[in-house]
Amino acid sequence: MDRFCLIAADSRDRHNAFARDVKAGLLARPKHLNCCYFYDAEGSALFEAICELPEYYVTRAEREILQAHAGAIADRFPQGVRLVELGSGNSAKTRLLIAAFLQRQEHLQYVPIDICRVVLQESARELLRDYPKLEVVAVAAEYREGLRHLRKEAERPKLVLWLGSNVGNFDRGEAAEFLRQVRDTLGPDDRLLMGVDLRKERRALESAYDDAQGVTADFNLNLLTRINRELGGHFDRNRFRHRAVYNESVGRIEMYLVSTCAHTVRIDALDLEVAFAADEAIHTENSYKYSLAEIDALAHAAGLVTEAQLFDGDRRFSVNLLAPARSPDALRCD
Ligand code: AVI
Repeated sequence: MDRFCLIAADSRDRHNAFARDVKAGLLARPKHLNCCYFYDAEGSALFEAICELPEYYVTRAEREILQAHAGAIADRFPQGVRLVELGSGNSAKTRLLIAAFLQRQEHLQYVPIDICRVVLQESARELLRDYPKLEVVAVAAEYREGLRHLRKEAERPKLVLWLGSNVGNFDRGEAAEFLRQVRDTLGPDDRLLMGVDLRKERRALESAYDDAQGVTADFNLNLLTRINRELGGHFDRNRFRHRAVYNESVGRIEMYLVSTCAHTVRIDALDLEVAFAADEAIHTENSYKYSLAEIDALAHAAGLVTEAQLFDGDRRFSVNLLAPARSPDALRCD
């Protein structure tokens, strides 16, 4: 039996979208670039390195929660459940869940959805080697495209994973709207398991996003290297510095690439000259942090109800098991 299948979006469409978004973002005031473009092969490798940094507590805290509760989570599901993961990356933490489900059922279908095809292929190869009863249907696409592969399958319940506080890279309104779309793919027995980073003191947050070894700075600057390689850009990385700041009133880390001097950068494929003033910034990422009330409000806005909420020992991070709320129509029928 062939246990691996890869579904990939058209790479020309993705290249055109990158070109269009870079042009629009660098012509905008203030300048911005979408954080989904961090994840080329180099950016994905740098993100994996971030996950191991002493300052980046996010991955360790979530792993601690999954280590403690993967078995109990798997116990809630009937035989034959399949796992679908949005933004799977290298699937490292997901292994805890895969192992727990495979202790309870003979076979498991796992559908990782990620924007980076190389990472999907490499992690699928390792998963298939380590779990002979696993089948992997990998989808190389961004989230919204990936949602199309999340259709309701009445006879096979699913658990959708959205881990790593990936929700934090959406604005709060966009997060609710996206989760509503996820909810629309859930049948009554399906569930969503969502990792959400919690609001905390500024110092811990700012050092998590501006580490001593400069890995996060490299991750941020790699966006310029990607524009150089894929769009014929002439960015000099030495003329930009990484900046991460916690905007407490809105509860988000903001990342920027700040030009250290006034200069102009040409991007050949866009036939564009971009002028930078000294200290002018390109806004490259937001990472929203949530209070428990904000998680509740988000679930409610998306038509989801919380069945379980789990925390690490230091209560830095939460893993939330969410079910589709019964619709008003369904309630009326009762
Ligand atoms: C992928 N995402 C949830 C990470 C975060 O924490 O927002 C991306 C990241 N950016 C800098 N460090 C990690």
